[in-house]
Amino acid sequence: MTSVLLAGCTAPAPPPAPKQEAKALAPAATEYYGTTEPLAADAVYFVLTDRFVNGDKSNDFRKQGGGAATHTFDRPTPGAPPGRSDNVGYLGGDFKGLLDNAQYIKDMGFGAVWLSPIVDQPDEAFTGGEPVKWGGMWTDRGKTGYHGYWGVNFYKLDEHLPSAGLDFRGLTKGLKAHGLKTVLDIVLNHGSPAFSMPKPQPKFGKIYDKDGKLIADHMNLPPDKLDPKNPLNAFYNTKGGLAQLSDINENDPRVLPYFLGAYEQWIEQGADAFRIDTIGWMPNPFWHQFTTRIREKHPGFFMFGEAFDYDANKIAEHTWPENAGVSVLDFPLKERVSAVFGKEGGGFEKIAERLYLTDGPYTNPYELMTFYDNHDMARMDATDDGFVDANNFLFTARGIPVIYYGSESGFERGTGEHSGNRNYFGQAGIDAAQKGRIYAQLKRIAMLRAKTPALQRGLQLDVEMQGDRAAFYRVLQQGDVHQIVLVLLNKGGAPQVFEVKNTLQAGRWLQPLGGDAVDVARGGTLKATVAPHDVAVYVLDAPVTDVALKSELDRTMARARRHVAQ
Ligand SMILES: [Ca+2]
Ligand SMILES: [Ca+2]
Ligand SMILES: [Ca+2]
Repeated sequence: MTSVLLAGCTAPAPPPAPKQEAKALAPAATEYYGTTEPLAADAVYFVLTDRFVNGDKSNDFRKQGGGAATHTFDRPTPGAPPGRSDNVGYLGGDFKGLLDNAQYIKDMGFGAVWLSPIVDQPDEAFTGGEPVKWGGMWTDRGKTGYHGYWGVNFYKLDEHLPSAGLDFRGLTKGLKAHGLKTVLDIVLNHGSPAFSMPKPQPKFGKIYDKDGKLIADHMNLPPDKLDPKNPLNAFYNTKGGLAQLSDINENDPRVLPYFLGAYEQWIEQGADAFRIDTIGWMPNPFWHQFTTRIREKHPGFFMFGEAFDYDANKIAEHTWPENAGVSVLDFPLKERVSAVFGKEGGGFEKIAERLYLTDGPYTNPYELMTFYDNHDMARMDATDDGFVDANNFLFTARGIPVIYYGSESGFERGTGEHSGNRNYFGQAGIDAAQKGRIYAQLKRIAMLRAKTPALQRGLQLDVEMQGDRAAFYRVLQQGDVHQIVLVLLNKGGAPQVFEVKNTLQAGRWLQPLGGDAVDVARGGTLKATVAPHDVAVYVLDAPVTDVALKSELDRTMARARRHVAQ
């Protein structure tokens, strides 16, 4: 090496001669793909476990927490109008209820379940902060840790979740037996609410280690009154964070090992992927260390972060390998998806500009988690047709779809936190959902995605995205797989005629959703009428040979990802 460098100082070295053996090799087939991530095959069903199904009443702890101000079970949010409800107590949902309905989730076309955090929460309702009230947001007085985001021991299951013979390991094993992966929701940014209580409450603001030893205590003090010299205080930041939550001090050397140990324990018990809560509230170098260490033991472990922001240029930084290097929930797309398919309306062109199919800010837009609502925002306010249209889009376009429990029936549509968006779904909700049109159409398109690799991982090439109409290709050509899919979406109330001609490859196109195969001649046209609020999908299982299509795909492939992983 040294001699080469020295030679370079005096005179430019001649370019190396082309290697003869490389010339003799046949050129590799052009690859077209969006992502090679295995989890992209699995659409995700998100449950807030406490609100899904109560499968075991013996773990409800209905007497827990004592009196009116602090009991934990069934705490209706005050101020609800007649016939409406919201609740900030536990309602009984558990691992048993989830596992009892694993086949329901699998049969809908999903390949993974994301469940809310599983770790131990305080055993009382919170008495500090501002009171929760109907229609409000971001207030916590009267609220319990039913949602799981108020951890006090990250090594220990909350007592409301397991049943005799069914711990987390049993749950993940059971889900796997139904063909479902487990996405665990993890928090590192904060523990439980920690100050402003009239008098100190057990567990609030405290963190315990694997052996149950107290390692952090906020002592009901505001953040700026914490003593950094006291090890129990030093686990927390003195600047504070969200509401009254105890904000973890990422600079304390005990913090990273504590959380690595905890979350590796849950991987060891069967977690297949992580959803990372509040990723934007901790610094990039901390996340880089965390995800690097996780992947040292578990290469390729899939993670996606929650950065609640509609600006792609802000949230994309979490996808860069020099930072967390994870996928993120696609909030910028969500903003447009829920607007376009919801009551606000709008055309597909509003969605197209948030797909970032070329020259975008994300490491890889094909690995983003796509959705239209979740537990932290109002559920999508749409008609049944709007939900059908939204699902037809999410399950055919780029990204990994995430559906919030209940959306298969438009459950509590339009409601926000403290107006019902986290209400109890239950066995009754599940039984009723299966009789509805949203469910039937979701199942149809999700099952198609589940068996069509190009819809999971294929490169997307838009043909048309305007008004009620969308037409795009998904193309996967890699190794032995070669599949060209043409998707035609109509979200309007009248039939739409599509004529696709340019970039259309000759061959026999099959219609897996029903309808006859179509033989397209070289230079031919594919003409299709798509019914109102419906989708048509054509599949050609062949390598790309059409010159115009190939040229468009080459251009798209070259610009699809910010960094190409090796
Ligand atoms: Ca229960
Ligand atoms: Ca607890
Ligand atoms: Ca923080």
